[in-house]
Amino acid sequence: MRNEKNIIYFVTTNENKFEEILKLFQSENVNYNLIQLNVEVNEIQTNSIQEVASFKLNSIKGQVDGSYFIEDAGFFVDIPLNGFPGVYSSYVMKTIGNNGILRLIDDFEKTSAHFSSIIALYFKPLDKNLFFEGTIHGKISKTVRGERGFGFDPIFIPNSISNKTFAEISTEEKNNISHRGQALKKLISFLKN
Ligand code: ITT
Repeated sequence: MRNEKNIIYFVTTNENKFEEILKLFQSENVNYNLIQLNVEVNEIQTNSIQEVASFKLNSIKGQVDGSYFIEDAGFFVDIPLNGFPGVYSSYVMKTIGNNGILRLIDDFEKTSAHFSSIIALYFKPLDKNLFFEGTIHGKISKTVRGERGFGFDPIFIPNSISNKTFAEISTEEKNNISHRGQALKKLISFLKN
């Protein structure tokens, strides 16, 4: 039918990620309806989120009729934890959480951290897998601060916003600069062209 929007599926169990992505999708007037889908996904443990994303995407093949994407994110404390928790972010959030991270780095004055995001898309019209990435650098807050966002947001201060954690800014502000926002803008620009 003319003017009917295409459908694209976002396979995720994480409501917060879906909300962030939906907001940006809507504000960018993409000609696709975004639908959250929760299907059986296999994960592997490697030290690259790119590999995790690629494996995850392939494990969905045959379960979804149409184009779909997944997003894999990681939180890396570069100084002083040499990138930990990285691919273990989900597990570390569930076990020691933000307070646990703060205790691990308690003795260190200087910190540096980043979030990375990979969106892995299966694009049906081309029968192809495509990848879009984003990274944001910052540091770790001394205390847990802010009520917004999710996961490690209350302890991450992006370099581009002085002294506010991701949990102290709006979703729009986070989307403007975040790892996920950057990856998503690349996906959106692909879908628009
Ligand atoms: P999926 O079903 O989409 O895989 P997930 O929660 O397992 O959802 P990820 O593997 O991508 O998501 O992310 C691992 C963890 O990293 C996640 O559970 C959060 O604790 C944290 N994380 C990811 N993105 C974040 C963000 O933007 N802000 C704060 N923490 C984030």
